[in-house]
Amino acid sequence: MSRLVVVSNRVAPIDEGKQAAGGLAVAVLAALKKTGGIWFGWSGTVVEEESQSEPRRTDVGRLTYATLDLSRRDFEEYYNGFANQTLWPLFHYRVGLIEVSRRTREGYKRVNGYFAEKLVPLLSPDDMVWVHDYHLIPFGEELRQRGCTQRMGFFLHTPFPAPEILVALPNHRELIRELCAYDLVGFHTHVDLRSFADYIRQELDGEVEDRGPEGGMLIHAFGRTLLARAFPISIDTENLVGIAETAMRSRHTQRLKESLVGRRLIIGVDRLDYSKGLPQRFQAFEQLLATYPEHCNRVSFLQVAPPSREDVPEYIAIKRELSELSGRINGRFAEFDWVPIRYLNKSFGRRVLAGFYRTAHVGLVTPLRDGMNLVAKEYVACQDADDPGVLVLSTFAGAARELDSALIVNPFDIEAVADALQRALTMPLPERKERHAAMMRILRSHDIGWWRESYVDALTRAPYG
Ligand code: ADQ
Repeated sequence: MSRLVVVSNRVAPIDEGKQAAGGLAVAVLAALKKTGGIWFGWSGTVVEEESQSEPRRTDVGRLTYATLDLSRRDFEEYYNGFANQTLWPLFHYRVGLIEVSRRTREGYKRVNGYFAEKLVPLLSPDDMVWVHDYHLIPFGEELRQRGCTQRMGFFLHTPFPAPEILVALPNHRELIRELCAYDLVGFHTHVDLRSFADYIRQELDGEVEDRGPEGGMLIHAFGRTLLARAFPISIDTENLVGIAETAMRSRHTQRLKESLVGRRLIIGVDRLDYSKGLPQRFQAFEQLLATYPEHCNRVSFLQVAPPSREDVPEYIAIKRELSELSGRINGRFAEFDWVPIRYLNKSFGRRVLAGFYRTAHVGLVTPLRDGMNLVAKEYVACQDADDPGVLVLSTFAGAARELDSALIVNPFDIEAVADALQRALTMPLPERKERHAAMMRILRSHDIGWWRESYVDALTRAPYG
């Protein structure tokens, strides 16, 4: 089997003991261990000087981690700039938030070129290169321009927007040409795949051959042929079920249970990001208390939201907004012995989170747009099958395509989300069990191992032209 070379903006911590890292890191590591290979990307370190260094290499068994630092200018233009202030809002349908600047687009291209330059000497002719996420769309073309002929795949972890949204980006055609340099392009859902195919047809007059639901679509554009297909990312289901069972005995979970003194719990867990719909979620909980006052002093809402991308102005603004909103709602409803919203800006380990999920009667996952949303899947996997909680899930999360036995909501409709919370809190046990069992069947047959294997298998079959 060919060696796998994974390229992502950030490389997971090398110390596996510390792997609180998410599903992606676990999946990528499992794939790399199977075939041996390289994990290449940014070290996470920003250095003040401009000079380009050689990758730092660490070998762990058959696996090599190769990381590069970013200069301050590269970090500002590539990471904070084009990736997180242009592509991220654009791909999440927030056209009003996009920053358009030739300087950051240049910086994005420059860093992709620099990364490609440094990877080329590490590649062997038979390697397969698997590139992750919106930071690195031009990476494959940069490799090809340097003479690389290896099989190359790309996986997008965000949504792919409808063409009408994408064309708000100046030079959108160039970005899609860069994407078409890969042999395989993977998306989370058929909705994303269809948006991509629509763009190819409408904007490029390209040709699309639909090979059916599991076969993906063959794309003919820019003189190349590639396969585009949906590969819904997932979680390590069995492993998480096991962790959640034992997590109930952990000190943190016990403390959480004791603090509730018999009250019910609604939980939300998200990176602090404007795509996650947190202000609307807080307002929906407020609406629940206002419309169904029987829940006052009987239900608590725990929102865990560690800050991310703190150098980007929109993230500073959302953090402030949420502090104010939680303060106002708590001021309105709190009693001397009950605080309605417990809002925490910090992270927890996987085991602690698993215990929290299992303790919660409702998992509230209401992004305004999300590629997949692994928290929704984790919440379901952590439930006690004999007395499961209820998932309330945004229709705009990729996960809603598979987890259609959740209570599906429109996160913009605050009154409807409040009603769904009411329904979740009063749902009879047989219905809860039935919905949970249906979702677990999907999470068991389509776990993270399935995702990794089906992607790598499709890449092995490249080229498609
Ligand atoms: P994210 O936007 O980060 O991921 P998500 O899919 O929910 O969103 O993954 C977050 C991961 O981080 C989960 O595994 C979760 O348990 C963990 N996490 C979140 N908050 C945490 C906390 N406070 N403490 C500890 N762990 C926490 C991007 C895309 C998603 C896509 C994933 C994977 O935006 O749409 O599902 O990549 O492709």
